[in-house]
Amino acid sequence: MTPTHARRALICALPLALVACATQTPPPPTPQPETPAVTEPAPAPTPPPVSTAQPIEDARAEFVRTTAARYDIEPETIESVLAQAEIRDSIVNAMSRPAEAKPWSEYRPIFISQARIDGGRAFLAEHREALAKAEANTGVPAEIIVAILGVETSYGGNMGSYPVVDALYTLAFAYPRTNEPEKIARENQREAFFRDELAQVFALGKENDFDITTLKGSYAGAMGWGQFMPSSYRDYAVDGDGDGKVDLFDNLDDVFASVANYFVKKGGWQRGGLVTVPAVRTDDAADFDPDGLEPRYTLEQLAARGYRPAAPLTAETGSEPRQATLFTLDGVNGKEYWLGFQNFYAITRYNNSRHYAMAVYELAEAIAGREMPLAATDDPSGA
Ligand SMILES: [Ca+2]
Repeated sequence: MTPTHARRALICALPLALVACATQTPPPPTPQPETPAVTEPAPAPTPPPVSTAQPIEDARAEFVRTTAARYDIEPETIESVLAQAEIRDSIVNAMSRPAEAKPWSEYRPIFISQARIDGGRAFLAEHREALAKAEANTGVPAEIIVAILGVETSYGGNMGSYPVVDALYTLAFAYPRTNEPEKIARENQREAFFRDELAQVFALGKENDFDITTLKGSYAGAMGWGQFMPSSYRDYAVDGDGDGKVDLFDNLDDVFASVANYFVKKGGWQRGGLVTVPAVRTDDAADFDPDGLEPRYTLEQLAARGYRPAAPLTAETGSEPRQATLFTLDGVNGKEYWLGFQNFYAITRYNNSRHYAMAVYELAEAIAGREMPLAATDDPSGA
């Protein structure tokens, strides 16, 4: 197998890093007011914006100390890598752009295109044997693995061109700030997340004997065919071909095994289980908008609220017991109702977005040559 490894300058539309930020759409940062020129009259005093961010030098020194201790790495080694790292405006700007806020009717065509379906079928045919092995070991269907690679990197065609250390360094120490008080906690949390990922890329380098200064990835630091963040690489990537290395950049056996392992270990993927089916809402049902996508309701509980599978579930459509949750999509014909099962939830562990999970599932079904069932909608014409 000779996969192409064109690492183009395009940014992946949906890196794995969006696991934690898919629903976050911070506006561009507002510039801090400059100190007024001395000839200007002093402006009316306004309270300074509350900032919990440390000066970068202090934060960096603390980072070096804690990372060195945590992973038993010489502080000088960490310092020398960070000394070469750059804070890049292009990364700050990419993170500041509105993310996955599009309605389903606009999001879907980005990923469910004939070109991407054809690409997935060709990829599946080319790597059928290796994919079948990963599927047999884990129960994660080959077409789901392929669809993930299709959505994340267009089947390896676009794995990101940013130096991973620069991406993580930028977001760890210059995470875009809106200066909006209600967003400070979230921005602090995001910055802490990337600071941890930066620490973990040092650990990843030590454990795998990588020169981390040469690693390339998305603007958020996600790497390889499946766009794994450093923490996911360390926790879920596995050696698929038994050569003693875990290589998510150039070894497809490792990539397939790792994506499938992530689904099982992180997502709780159930072999043969359902992903999602269309639901119908009875006329007298009240609105129901559960928090999150965990399948925590029995079908009886959902039916009691007025939401049932549009078609009866059969023995072929997954084993008992079945738990699900309800979610909606803004489809081209109106609001659609769907039941999400454990395996739908599992896809959202890769990227916490119902749109992402639906796109992966629909692409997988298309690659496998199956038709998606039509969703019932709120459209009064009954379409
Ligand atoms: Ca390997």
